[in-house]
Amino acid sequence: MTLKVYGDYVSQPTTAVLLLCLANKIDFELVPVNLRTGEHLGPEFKAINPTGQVPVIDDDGFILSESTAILRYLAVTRNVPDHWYPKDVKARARIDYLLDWYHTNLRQIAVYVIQKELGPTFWKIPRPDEAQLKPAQGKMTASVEILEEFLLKPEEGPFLLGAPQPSIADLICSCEYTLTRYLPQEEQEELLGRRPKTKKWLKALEKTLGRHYSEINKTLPELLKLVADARSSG
Ligand SMILES: N[C@@H](CCC(=O)N[C@@H](CS)C(=O)NCC(=O)O)C(=O)O
Repeated sequence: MTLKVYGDYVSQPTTAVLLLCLANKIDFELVPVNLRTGEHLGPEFKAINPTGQVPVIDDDGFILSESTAILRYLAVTRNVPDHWYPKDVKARARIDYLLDWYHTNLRQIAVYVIQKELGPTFWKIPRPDEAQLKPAQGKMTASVEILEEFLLKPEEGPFLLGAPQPSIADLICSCEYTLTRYLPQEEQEELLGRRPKTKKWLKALEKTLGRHYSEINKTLPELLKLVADARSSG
């Protein structure tokens, strides 16, 4: 049976799973769960994942949620090339470290962008003021700084931790950065303009996986417009 991926293109963890599938020709069917209409909170989806979150996979009756667990599961069961999730114990531990770090640190990009832009646009959550945004903004900035200063080693290789080829950690971390595109232009400049290593890393991924990024981001222009319109109408 074809692998089912329950998700929404607006969800960065979903797009990371789709990227791994596309990059490795893993057959899948995307089962859309519309986060903007609250489909994820209905009984039908909650029967699949009680937390009401995407992504979730159904692999011939085996149901699994949590994007980083899914990425690991697919890498191992589909026997994808080793660089995605190396078999060597220490090399694999370094990828696990990045995946754990992502969840407790870089995921702050989503927290900030949802509070500032996606919440007010899609779920009519009142627009927060600067003081309310400060904690999430501080945590996000600290995380992007760690990635720039410590997790990229371009003198060794273009991908995370200086790897010569991308891993599943590159996929999920880079998808998180896509969210910064919802921010006003000056904030995007502030975040990436002064982080040349991060910019170079994202370019290297785009070069390697360009057409797959285009596929997972196909609804992005429309979503960016909705967010920009909502911002300008206050
Ligand atoms: N830890 C989960 C987080 C997934 C997550 O945050 N999903 C969001 C979309 S990006 C979601 O489904 N949100 C709906 C909700 O929390 O109500 C994972 O990595 O899969």
